[in-house]
Amino acid sequence: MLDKLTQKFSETFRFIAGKSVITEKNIDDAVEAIKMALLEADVNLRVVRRFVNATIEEAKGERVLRSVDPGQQFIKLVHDKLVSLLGGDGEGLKLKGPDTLSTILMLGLQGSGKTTSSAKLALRLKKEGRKPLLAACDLVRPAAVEQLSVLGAQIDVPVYREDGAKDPVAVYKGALALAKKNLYDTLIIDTTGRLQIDEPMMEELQRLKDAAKPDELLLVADSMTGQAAADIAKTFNEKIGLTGVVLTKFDSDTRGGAALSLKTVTGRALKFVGTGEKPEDFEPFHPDRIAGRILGMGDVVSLVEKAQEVIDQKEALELQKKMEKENFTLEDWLNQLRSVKKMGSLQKMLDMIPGMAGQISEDDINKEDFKHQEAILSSMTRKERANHLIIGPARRSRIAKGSGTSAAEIGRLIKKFEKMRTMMKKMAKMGKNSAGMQQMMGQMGGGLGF
Ligand SMILES: Nc1nc2c(ncn2[C@@H]2O[C@H](COP(=O)(O)OP(=O)(O)OP(=O)(O)O)[C@@H](O)[C@H]2O)c(=O)[nH]1
Ligand SMILES: [Mg+2]
Repeated sequence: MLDKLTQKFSETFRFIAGKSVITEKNIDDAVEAIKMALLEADVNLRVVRRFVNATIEEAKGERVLRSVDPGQQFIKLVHDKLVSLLGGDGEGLKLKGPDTLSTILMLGLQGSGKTTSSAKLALRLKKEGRKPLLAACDLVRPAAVEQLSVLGAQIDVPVYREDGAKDPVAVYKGALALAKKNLYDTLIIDTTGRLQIDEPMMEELQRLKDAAKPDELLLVADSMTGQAAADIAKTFNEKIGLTGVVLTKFDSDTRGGAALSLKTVTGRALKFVGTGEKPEDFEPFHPDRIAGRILGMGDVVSLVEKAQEVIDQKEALELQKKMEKENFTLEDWLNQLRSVKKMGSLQKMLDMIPGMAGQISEDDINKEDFKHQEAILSSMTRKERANHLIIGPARRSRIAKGSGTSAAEIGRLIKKFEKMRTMMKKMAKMGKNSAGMQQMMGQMGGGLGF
């Protein structure tokens, strides 16, 4: 699914995620690569332009370029833009409560997957505890009624059919009467598809719509037709009015143009995707999950999550103020140690310090020291960490016991902390005009002890 797009995005991101400092040029290049990938995926040109412009503008803003982790912030930005392109929070069906009958009208071009999707939807609703009835209102294609009956039997959902009927509205009325009599709560109407949008088709759909006043009008479109699917949806929406779209054959869609263009082109939500030929192969559409898939799941998505966890700018600024005033406490130090641990690669952060890149390597820092410090700090009480001056001999030996170290070590750590604080004050002042420096100080200054 969406393989090509995923591959292209991953390539771009691998490049940019590995950079500790990114320039406007890097962003231009990355966005250009994304633009090409989207166009190759057959995404509507207008949609691509809008996406690209919005991304570039924000990516060049403070939040990305000046952040501690510009690569990750950039990826997160693209991820968020992609989610909103795909429809934001996602939208489910809007049906009435179980005591009132809800009606769903399925429409679309020939072969798009209406009949299959009607059955899939019925199965899904049945599993959710509803009582669906299928109505065979495709009276044009020979064997259409039979096809629906076979599917209905397979999923154990009844199908209303009138053999020899000519008027789909009459069949709908028959289905409605049966639904009321037998207390079905959801009526799903399968309709005729044609090779292209034509007047007789629209007329028939309009008549069905007027009669049934459906709660949901779902356009079924074949995702493999790329942005044409979005154009078709647009036309149907203008002529009949839709409440949502079902994209079928998502399992074979290696490009993604339909899914990505749909919301912007039609203004209608993509509600479900068909992911195979079996009745179970049907999923609600979750923009965030699909964005994750497009961005290459595993590595990239975890990067995005990391970026979300990392200290934000405001926090970093607060820390800087603390450092300037020598208000930096052992508690802050512990937090720093922990957030360094969370970030994972120390080297990457070291490389972010202006003038520091390549000067210190991860090997120069004793990782055992790191663990040691964390153990000691964790054994202190909050009060002690807030004010290290209260840590006298009795407290020292208690902390030593708790952390498996010695009282002398506690003494050394506190000395080191005091020295560090003085250093930090100087550096914080020095680095005041360097945004990168400011944040690095906030992010990690404490942990490294310089
Ligand atoms: N792989 C895959 N095949 C699908 C999916 N949905 C439908 N199909 C297949 O697409 C073909 C057409 O599906 P139908 O449900 O008959 O399409 P239709 O819109 O009802 O077609 P007409 O009634 O002729 O207009 C069938 O062979 C389905 O098995 C899907 O999500 N994935
Ligand atoms: Mg059909």
